[in-house]
Amino acid sequence: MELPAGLSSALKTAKKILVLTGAGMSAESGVPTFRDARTGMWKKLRPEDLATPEAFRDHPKVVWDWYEERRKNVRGVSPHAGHYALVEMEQHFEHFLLATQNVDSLHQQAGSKQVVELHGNIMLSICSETGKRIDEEWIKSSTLRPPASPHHPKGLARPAVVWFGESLPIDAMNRAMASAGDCDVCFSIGTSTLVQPAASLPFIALDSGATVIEINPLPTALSEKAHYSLQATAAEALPAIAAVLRD
Ligand code: BV8
Repeated sequence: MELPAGLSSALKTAKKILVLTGAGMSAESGVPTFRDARTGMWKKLRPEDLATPEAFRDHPKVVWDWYEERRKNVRGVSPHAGHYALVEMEQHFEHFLLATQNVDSLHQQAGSKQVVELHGNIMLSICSETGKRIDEEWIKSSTLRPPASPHHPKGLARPAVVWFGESLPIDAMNRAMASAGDCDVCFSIGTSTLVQPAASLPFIALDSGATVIEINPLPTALSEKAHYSLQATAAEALPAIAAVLRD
């Protein structure tokens, strides 16, 4: 894949990198994006309606089963060449932070180290009342769906993800915000930049003078403002970018 000349030189002189990824980063591994998660028995329901504390309060089994189906999907997928290219790029820079909106652990599975999960992790469970972790053994041994919580009489087990209307993990968001305000280059990969506050990160980087590179086959609200908007997939573009750094 041919890369704009300016992009390569911006990368070669950069020291601090922020990478923001969204559902499109996992698409080529077989994880449906939020936009096209409208398949099977969920096509009638918008993810934004299911991924809320209210939906879990009113329809705990429907929401729990939706996450069980997504967990099954995540157990069956593996990282692609784009994930491994990001692992290689991480070695190349003094400061490298990967802030992901994805809850599927594919970056960590590929070997990325400096990763912050802005929206949590779908494979982990917590108590709906106390937020305390519930280990997989308890989940497996329970016949209830969702299982009751061992930490609170009224608590239920819920996925350790950030639902709409819930605040993001403060440490993860602070690290991402700090990096956005201080990076030389910010990548926005496979995200529609619609969900806040994560979507504001590339714009903060823009305002602080960073070079912003978008990778997305389709245009987004960021495309016009990004210095480089590569209309390509993550698995196509990232290996080409990693190759530039090898020269
Ligand atoms: C909060 C975990 C407040 C759960 C997720 C009005 C205006 C502004 C904001 C709001 C508003 N109303 C409400 C809000 C706030 C809301 C929000 O932003 N809503 C949106 C919908 C308008 N945000 C929140 O509620 C946040 N919390 O604000 O709390 C608060 C503050 C203080 C104190 C208390 C409370 C919480 C947001 C997090 C929600 N949880 N996930 C789960 O997974 O089940 S969000 C979830 O959806 C994902 O994590 C991800 O973030 C988002 C989906 O977006 P994308 O990742 O961008 O994916 P999408 O499918 O949209 O697009 C895919 C893109 O990839 C496309 O562009 C496509 O072209 C591209 N693509 C496809 N294939 C490829 C590709 N790119 C590259 N390669 C490919 N192969």
